[in-house]
Amino acid sequence: MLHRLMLLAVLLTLPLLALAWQSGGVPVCTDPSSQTGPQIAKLSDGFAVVWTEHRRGNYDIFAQKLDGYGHGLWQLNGNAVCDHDSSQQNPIVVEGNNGGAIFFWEDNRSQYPPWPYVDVWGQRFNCMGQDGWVHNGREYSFSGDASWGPAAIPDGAGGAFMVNVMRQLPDGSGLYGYHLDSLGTALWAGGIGQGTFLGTMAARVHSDGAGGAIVGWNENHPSLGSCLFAQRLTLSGMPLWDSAGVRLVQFSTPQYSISYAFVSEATHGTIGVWDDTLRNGTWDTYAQRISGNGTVRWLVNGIPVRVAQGTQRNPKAVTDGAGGAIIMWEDGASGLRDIYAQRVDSTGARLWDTLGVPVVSSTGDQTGIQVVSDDAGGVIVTWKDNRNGNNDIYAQRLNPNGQRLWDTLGVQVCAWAGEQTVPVMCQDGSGGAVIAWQDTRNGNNDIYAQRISASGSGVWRDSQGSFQPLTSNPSFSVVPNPFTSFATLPGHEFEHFALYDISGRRVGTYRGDRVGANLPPGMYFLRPEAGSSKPLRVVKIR
Ligand SMILES: [Ca+2]
Ligand SMILES: [Ca+2]
Ligand SMILES: [Ca+2]
Repeated sequence: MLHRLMLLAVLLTLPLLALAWQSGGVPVCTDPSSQTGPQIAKLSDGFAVVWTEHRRGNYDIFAQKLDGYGHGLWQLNGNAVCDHDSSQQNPIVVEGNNGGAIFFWEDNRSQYPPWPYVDVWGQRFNCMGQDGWVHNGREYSFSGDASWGPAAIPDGAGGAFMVNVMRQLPDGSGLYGYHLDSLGTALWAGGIGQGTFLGTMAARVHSDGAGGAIVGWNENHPSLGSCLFAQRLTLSGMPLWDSAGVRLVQFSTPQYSISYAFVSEATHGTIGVWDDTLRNGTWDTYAQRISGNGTVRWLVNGIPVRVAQGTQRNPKAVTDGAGGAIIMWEDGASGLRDIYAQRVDSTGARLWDTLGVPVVSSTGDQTGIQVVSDDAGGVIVTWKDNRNGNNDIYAQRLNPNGQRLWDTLGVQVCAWAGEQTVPVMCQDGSGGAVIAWQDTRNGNNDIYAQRISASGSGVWRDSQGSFQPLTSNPSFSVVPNPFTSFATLPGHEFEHFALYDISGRRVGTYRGDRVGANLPPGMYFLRPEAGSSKPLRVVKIR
């Protein structure tokens, strides 16, 4: 009992320590070359961050996997997803199976003349960051034509459903989809909503919550003009709605750079939100709902979420779990960019203040919104913020009533010197979120990350720069690794080592001749009982 009380006392002091510590997050990649455009995905046992990389003198794709503590599990500064001598850029990442990750990017190595276009390529890494498909990736393009702008969801079986935009002769473009298995082989590939259109842009895809996909695209159609479309598909490419797609909105003039987002739910279909211009003379935020069977549910061409002076732009949304959505946008009504939010129910009624509620209305510009559900009917939002004279990363959480749950001005995810930009975010599986961003604190573009708890605390500590990804101390080797029954540490058979699971829970202490005996399969950290407190190795039990 006394021990429990002491432990409780220690735990109670932790939040105070956390408040006193101004963490800048943990480094994901600090190579002196330039790292840009991060993307992030939650994996079964950690988080994958991918970015565009220039350390080898041309653009490549690198990635790192972080555990629940922010420790890098792969090589220091990341593993090469693709370092072919051609140019790779704009990567995305989705969860693979067994702690692995699947990546897609744009790659110009094929360069089909006469157009210097790119194609979409992909790769899977296993949990240890090793190539799962062909080294440097597989190409996903029909008949050797150009493709770009990949978006993807995991298929739940170790593969992915990916959509991209492909050039169509003579000078149009169409939306194409691929269901890839865990080896990257196409189980299905084909066109989606194919018509005779002038141009398809901006592919999106979400799970429909029932084993299929909801895809979205912006299309400049020869007779309909510029429209936003959505389609629900099985992963075998069978359309479940009107074969031409369902229109969310038909714009009165061609639109080439519409910012839009979707949420989706199994029983309620999808809600799309977009920048709408020319209807009222300025940019406004509109939304439309399509039911699960493909029926347009709200006003033709959508309902106004926020119509006001100035620009309302770049909306993002999450499902509210009840058939509605929480929608956020950059609001320029004050002259500067602030962030506002509104919740709409399944009928399209606005549930919060008619004008929307301010998420942050600090001085400076708040832009670059990213949102995830807090899985409690509310939302976590992160953004780029220049209130302090240079760009920083902030975050906030709203409850289902639109009330701010964290510091009124938002919590500082990273407010260090230099430019922190391009925040990206995923859920952390515990009601919080993991945020990664581009960071110039070291004088060149790097990638950093931070985990924010459900209560708004920065969880990961960089120990003022002493953070080290797992060391590769050559005096400790784990043989074999991965293993099935137990592993040994040659030369350290009689020392004691602790193993921690991926959530940081200590699961046992082992002698170096019998590490991990009787533990269930999974990823673990190995740490000496004496001496260095840093984790030494990831061990994998099969
Ligand atoms: Ca390259
Ligand atoms: Ca800064
Ligand atoms: Ca760098």
